Amino acid sequence: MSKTQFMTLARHIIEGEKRHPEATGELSRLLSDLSLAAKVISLEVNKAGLVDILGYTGDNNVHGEKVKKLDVFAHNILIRAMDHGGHFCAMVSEEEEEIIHIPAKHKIGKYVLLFDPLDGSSNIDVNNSIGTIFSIYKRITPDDKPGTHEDLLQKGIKQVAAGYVLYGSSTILVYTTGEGVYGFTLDPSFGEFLLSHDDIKIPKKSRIYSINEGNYLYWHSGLKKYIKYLQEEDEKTDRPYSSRYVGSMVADIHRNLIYGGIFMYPSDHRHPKGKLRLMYECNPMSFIVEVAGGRASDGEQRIMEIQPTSLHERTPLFIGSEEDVKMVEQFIIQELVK
Ligand code: P6P
Repeated sequence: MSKTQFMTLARHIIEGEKRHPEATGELSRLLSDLSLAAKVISLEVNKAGLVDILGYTGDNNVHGEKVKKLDVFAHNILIRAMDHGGHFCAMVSEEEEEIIHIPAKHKIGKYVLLFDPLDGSSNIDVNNSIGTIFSIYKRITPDDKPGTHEDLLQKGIKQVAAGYVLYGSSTILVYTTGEGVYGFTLDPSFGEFLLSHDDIKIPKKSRIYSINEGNYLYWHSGLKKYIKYLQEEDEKTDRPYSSRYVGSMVADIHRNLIYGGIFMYPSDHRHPKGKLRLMYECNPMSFIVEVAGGRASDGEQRIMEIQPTSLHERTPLFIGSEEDVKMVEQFIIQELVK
């Protein structure tokens, strides 16, 4: 990674605006507001072990999963940070079944925000990395009215911005608006995100694969054959690959984005649509990885071409280094055509 000059996130966004005179600065302001929420969540995540914020609230989220207090905290912080800036006409969170509307007292904006406030939350209590994921679209229904499902259920190719915040050994915010992928590491001493990863490009081929092998019995045959292929010894094709799996999507995909690698959460005999959510997990991560030169599909079609039909729908996901994703698609399709 090239040595970067002292560039804050705010300044980087403004520099980006200068390249687009038609830009209104709206997207820049909302990205800055998002980074403020990220700083607050990061502070709480980093001291979670010290205050009584660990453990379950005893409530369940919309998917019947036990909600940890930090999930709820992150959800609330993002709503409070983003609902009054005049940027959005609607929001969607993994933690809420329905559309989150902008309070009547606030100005309605021209974007929609979909987010997973704290992905990988089962890792909170064991100090593994967790993350926030966000996806932004321009509304398509007339301005100044509350946003609708039509504004939210757009294909991933329509995203205007996407990003994630990884709360790990350090806190890094990675985002794209379609031209380059940029990483900013939080300097907690003065609370600024500084450019640390300038124009990230994912290696075209890797030696790392990430998947929960505990589900092997339930995988479809094409995937079983692919994983066995990766485990064979062949120097010419850098096999066997190494297996790396944190169980936190943001951590796994971020590592693969920097080092190269393929992350897989497939459909299987128990989960026909896989586990991960299309709108606020797979689409934003796919936007980032594709802009960085990688590939993201459901095994047959590009993730960002999927026409969504519901806010919380799931999709199988194969994402990462382009050649590796193409390879697994071949194994899957070969089995389908048999
Ligand atoms: P499994 C975390 O709960 C999550 O949603 C993703 O962050 C992660 O990639 C996946 O689930 C892990 O699921 O079934 O392997 O534990």
